[in-house]
Amino acid sequence: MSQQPQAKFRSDYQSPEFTISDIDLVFDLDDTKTFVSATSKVQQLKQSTDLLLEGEGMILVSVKVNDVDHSDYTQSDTQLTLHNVSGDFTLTIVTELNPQENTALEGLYKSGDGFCTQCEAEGFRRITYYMDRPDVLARFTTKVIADKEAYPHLLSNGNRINHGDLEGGKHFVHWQDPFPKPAYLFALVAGNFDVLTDTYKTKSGRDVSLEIYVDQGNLDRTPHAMTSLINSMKWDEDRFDLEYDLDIYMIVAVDFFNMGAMENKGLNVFNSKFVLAKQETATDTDYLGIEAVIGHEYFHNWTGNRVTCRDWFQLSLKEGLTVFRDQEFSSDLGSRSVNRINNVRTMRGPQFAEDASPMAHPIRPEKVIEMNNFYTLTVYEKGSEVIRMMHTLLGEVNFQKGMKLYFERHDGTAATCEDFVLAMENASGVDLTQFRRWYSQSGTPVLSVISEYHQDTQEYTLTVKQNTPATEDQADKLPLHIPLDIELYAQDGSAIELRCNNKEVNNVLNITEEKQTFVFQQVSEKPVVSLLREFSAPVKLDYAYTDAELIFLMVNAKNDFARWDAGQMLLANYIRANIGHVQNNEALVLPEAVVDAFRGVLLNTDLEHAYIAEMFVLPSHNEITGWFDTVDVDAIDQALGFIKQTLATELKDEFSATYHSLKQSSYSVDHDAIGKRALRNCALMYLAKTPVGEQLVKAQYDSADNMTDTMAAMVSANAAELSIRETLMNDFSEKWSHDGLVMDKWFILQGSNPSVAALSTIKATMSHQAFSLKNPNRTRSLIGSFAANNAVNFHAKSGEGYAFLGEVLLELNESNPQVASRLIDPLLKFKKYDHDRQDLMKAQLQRLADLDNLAKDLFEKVNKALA
Ligand code: B3K
Ligand code: ZN
Repeated sequence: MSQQPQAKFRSDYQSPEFTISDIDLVFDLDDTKTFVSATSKVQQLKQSTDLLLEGEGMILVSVKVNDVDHSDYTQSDTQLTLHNVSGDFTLTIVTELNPQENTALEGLYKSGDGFCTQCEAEGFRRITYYMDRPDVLARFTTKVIADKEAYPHLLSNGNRINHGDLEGGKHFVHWQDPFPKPAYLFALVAGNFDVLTDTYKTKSGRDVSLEIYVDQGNLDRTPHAMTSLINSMKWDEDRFDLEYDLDIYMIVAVDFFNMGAMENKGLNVFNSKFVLAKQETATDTDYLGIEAVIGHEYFHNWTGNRVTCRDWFQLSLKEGLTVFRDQEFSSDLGSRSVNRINNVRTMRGPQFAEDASPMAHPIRPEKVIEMNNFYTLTVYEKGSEVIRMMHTLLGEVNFQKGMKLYFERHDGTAATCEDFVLAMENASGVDLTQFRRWYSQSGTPVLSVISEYHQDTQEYTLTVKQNTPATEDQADKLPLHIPLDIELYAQDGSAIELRCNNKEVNNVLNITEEKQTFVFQQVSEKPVVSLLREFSAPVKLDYAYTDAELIFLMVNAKNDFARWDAGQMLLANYIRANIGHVQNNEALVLPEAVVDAFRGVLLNTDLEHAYIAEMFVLPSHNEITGWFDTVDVDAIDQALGFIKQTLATELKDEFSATYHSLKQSSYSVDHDAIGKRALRNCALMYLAKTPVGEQLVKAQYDSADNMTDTMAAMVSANAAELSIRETLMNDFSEKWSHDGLVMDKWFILQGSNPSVAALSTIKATMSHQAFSLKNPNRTRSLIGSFAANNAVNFHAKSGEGYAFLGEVLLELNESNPQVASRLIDPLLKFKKYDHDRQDLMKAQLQRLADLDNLAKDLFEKVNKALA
């Protein structure tokens, strides 16, 4: 590399030397020559008379200070420094951009025929030279000028204050956002859309216009997004007492987008994947995803926009909290247990894997080269778990008092994670001193628990040890404050009151030391303990449960999550044991008692359908990877395959009865209907592995009137490697090749194809008419699913899987480094594999490291991994 990218450190934070109170933007849009004029009111805050502005990848046309040309500046690739400026002044900068050539999809770019922007984290600096940092909050006005016929809709943040026609077939719309905001929340969209409109009356009685903009012809796929938005607005009023603050809320769906969606003030830009749904094109999972992401972006209006982050190291302040809020929203509207189960799977699979990788970092990182690399599972999902632990320790009432205080203190400002914790602490009186370590310490703690029962004294003792193994970023770890939610059960299934030191105690134990002992009194029989209920902390649990205890908990635990978790632990015991058997060439086993326990779940009519389906989802290959220091890819695959096949064979009659009894006569997306389809399709997944598989899967594919059932048939055919797979794949591709969003489902199946021939098919798929490496959704679907979810083929001993990913990364390094930087993650984890594979994986990283134009995104990860 010619110039090594530089890291920034959290500890180096300095408040700004200048600030900007107002900015007026004028955009004259053109595909290759867009002019942006930015007029800012600047105030000097400190001694310096050098104003540092960030800017990248554009042409500087002119600089004026107080309307006079200002040539006293120095310019680099990434900065513009104006010299000899002081006091209050007006700064006018004109820049020229080329949106057409912007394939990185950051700043102003073209998505299809329209223009759109993405400014978080540091994209505004690709639009104009600016103080592009979240602690500079300005009032924005934006005038957008463009050809009227091609771009009838011109959108930006806030309220529409003026519009009109201009000469040459152009027109303009002028927008004003009354709320001061950092530049990362700026947005502009121009295009020719169809619009779904509605209104929402807030609880204080204000009318808000709701507008959803989509590509022409897609209006019939927007109602679910609108319902989700209205539900979000209502839920935030009911649960958090938070009301929307502008007169208009707009959502635009675009096809080219690097992530899920973006919470720009009043003008959310969404990946079309998280807006568009109708029964023929979207699965139930898509519907639920749309609800969650619409909620998430809406909830940012308070947690993110009204109170923003002081610096990017504080990202979890808005993201962890907003994920917590969207999880609660989905849980209040749907099934709490199913939501919790899925969130915990994300923690135990990909988040724990991130902690164990070279990218390990605390939820509040200390050191960053490329901020876009820190929109991680750790910052988001573990960040949400940290908020959830505070919620557990404080209770809902105190937690809400904390939220109120947080807004009283910080509304309209840029705050820190410490500000949030302090508000929670002050409002509740709960001491969070030690708890704060969750913000600075990375890694996954292990809780090791030992129990003893003394019949003579009727005492039950739990000894709890905590240990956080060193991570690649941090060698020394301190004890954390860990809430451990437990319950004790008597043999008849009743819960035993928890008494310590002669008084009743709460179910949540406070683990604060390396080793602690809890003595429970008046325990008249040897109990079964349920540990870490609700996954009360993001830790690994180590406790020597017997099969009998786990089967007991699967039936008797009062808590849905605990019953599911007992089932997972039981499966985990046999996955581990069978991995050992594969390695020692021994026969694989799954005892009758285990199969019977699962039979009991399937036949239990008191349980929610969706919940039963979750019980039958085995820990993923990725989650299992985290149980071992060195991973045996093929042994994991065989052990998982054996357990699935045994359950399928042993329970085929029950699965068959379930499958046939849950057929629905018409389609709807309410939670009950979704649950029925989930369980029926879970049964199909297992039945696909039995002799009736081919015929059932084909019949379902042929008769399905909705995408959920179509995809269930295809996923089953794919996983069971049925001979009908190719026929279904061809039929689907013929039907849908005009629709990229639908084809993504097909690309995922190609990417995750377990067949030994998968890689050559994937390579051929790259020339499919619906595929393009320029589109992040397509790329993630095909290449991402191969690298992250096709362990056996990606880790093929020949190294061809690694080499293929290497090739793709070389190309994306130039066109879209942000997408490349997501796809590279499986390669970073080479230390988990045998030496031959390690060498092959490292060779691909080295190939990237040797480039002289390696993007900072990849530079940061490759260098950490090879260090
Ligand atoms: N805040 C955005 C993510 C921005 C990612 C920048 N690379 C979406 C969200 O979390 O809601
Ligand atoms: Zn977010």
